[in-house]
Amino acid sequence: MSDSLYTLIRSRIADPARPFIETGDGRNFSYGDAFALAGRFANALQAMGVQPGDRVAVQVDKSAEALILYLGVIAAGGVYLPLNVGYTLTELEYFIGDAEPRVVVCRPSAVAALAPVAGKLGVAHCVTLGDKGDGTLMDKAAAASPDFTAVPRAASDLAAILYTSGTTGRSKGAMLSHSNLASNALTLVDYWRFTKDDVLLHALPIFHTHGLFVASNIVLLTGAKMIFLNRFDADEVIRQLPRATAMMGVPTFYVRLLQHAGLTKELVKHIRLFVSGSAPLLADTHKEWEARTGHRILERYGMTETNMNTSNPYDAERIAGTVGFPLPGVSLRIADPETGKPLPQGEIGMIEVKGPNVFQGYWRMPEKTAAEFRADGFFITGDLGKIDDRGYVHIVGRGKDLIISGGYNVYPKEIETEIDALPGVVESAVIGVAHRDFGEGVTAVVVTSKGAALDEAGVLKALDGRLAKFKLPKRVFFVDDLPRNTMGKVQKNLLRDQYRDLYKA
Ligand code: MLC
Ligand code: AMP
Repeated sequence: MSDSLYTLIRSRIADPARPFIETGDGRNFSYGDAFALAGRFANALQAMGVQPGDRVAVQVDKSAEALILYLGVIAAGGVYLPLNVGYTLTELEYFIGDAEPRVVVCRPSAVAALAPVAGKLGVAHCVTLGDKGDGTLMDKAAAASPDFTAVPRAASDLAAILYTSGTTGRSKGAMLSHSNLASNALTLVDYWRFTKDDVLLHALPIFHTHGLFVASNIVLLTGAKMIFLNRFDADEVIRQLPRATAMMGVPTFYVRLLQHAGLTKELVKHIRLFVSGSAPLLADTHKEWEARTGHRILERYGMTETNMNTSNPYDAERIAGTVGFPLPGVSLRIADPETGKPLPQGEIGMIEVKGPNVFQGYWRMPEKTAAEFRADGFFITGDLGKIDDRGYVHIVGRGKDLIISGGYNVYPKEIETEIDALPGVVESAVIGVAHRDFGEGVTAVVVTSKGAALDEAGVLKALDGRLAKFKLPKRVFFVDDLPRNTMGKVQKNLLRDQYRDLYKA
């Protein structure tokens, strides 16, 4: 018996003629089309030497073919390693060096710069995939057979590695197994009542848990259809919403749609479910959305390392400002952050989780993996929360120094390290400040040496090309000293207070 996620997906699609993806520009893929192309990709990857367990790193624009490539990789027994298209060459060099993929797939426009770097790092093949189904990988796929029998996999074999940045500034590869992904998606299918009659409006990127696993795996395991947009564009989403039954988004989607005059009850009358996650949804947004559309957004909570942990209920009350209940099969407790001792109900502490959803550890970082698990197997999320008397989980803060901007995680340490390396900089503190659009805006506070001729534009220019755009500070301020407590630790809370109204207008 194989526990391959791909085999499971295939076993659940009774009628391959059913529609799977309709792209924003009107191209259609049935399930049969997708399986045939996945088979071609799998054969092409094998021909390039991909063996079970080999990583295939992919940094490409969103397209139906890109999603089907994920299927092809896991069918071949490979480990899918998606990378944010915003990552710069400097960032990619780290990921490729760390993961040692056999194959790198990139945009046609990126290959000239990336291929030599990948080659130097020992990558056997650097091939391309464009957003119109073009590129050298597509040429190889076209020449390959569509017939492919999925390579058998055990439940704990890896299906994907997703890099997630860390407090130390060094990204860690979260290893996700076939059964991590399958079990969580099957749970969500039931919990959120997905069926083959659903049409999911998909405007998320597909290099993160939300767009790749939560949204796409649910569809793949029910035989539903997706309207697959290349990116989030409020006008386009408003145009497509009447044809959909469900949408998943980060809070910024909902904030932006609320600013659109076209959002009315009539527009969304066929929708049965709006899901929000990846960052806190303000209770005000939740309420405004209900007043405007008649729908209560269902907020859920997850992480790259754990897939989805909690969800507001489908039928019972969805409470704004909470992330609902632990999903079936997921154990969740609130513990003392220092000792790990479980705290009484109602108290605030570290959220810890255990279950089939929890990852297999960080790629080649056994010490980091060990440090983030308790002895009894609970994973320490780094999120602070409490459970109220009705059992709803509330996230009240973060024990980790993390900024979430438009659903993307930014670890201050990574940005501070880059800024501190600039000539004339003594030190810096990077903080998240409430932002009307992105939830939090990355903000840098910098101390320079006397006479240093560095200004805001100079800092931003120096960082551009070294860090992905979404990580760049929206503003940079200069101060004489950073506030410190008696232990010498920078008091970021004071800085956050000081700049609190910066992005509110
Ligand atoms: C783009 N920019 C961002 C940004 N996205 N800056 C900060 N934060 C972001 N998230 C930059 C652009 O590079 C651009 O810079 C400027 O901001 C304006 O861009 P835009 O056109 O407004 O951005 P847009 O393309 O519309 O993207 C915004 C967005 C997108 C919110 C739609 O970021 C997005 O799709 N986010 C979803 C992230 C996601 O899927 N997260 C899930 C992680 S999984 P310039 O300089 O060029 O003007 C996870 C687990 C879980 O967390 O629980 O789900
Ligand atoms: P990532 O590492 O990108 O997967 O981000 C995971 C983090 O996003 C979690 O640890 C939380 O801090 C945050 N997160 C995800 N969903 C929610 C939510 N609904 N509310 C608040 N924070 C969330």
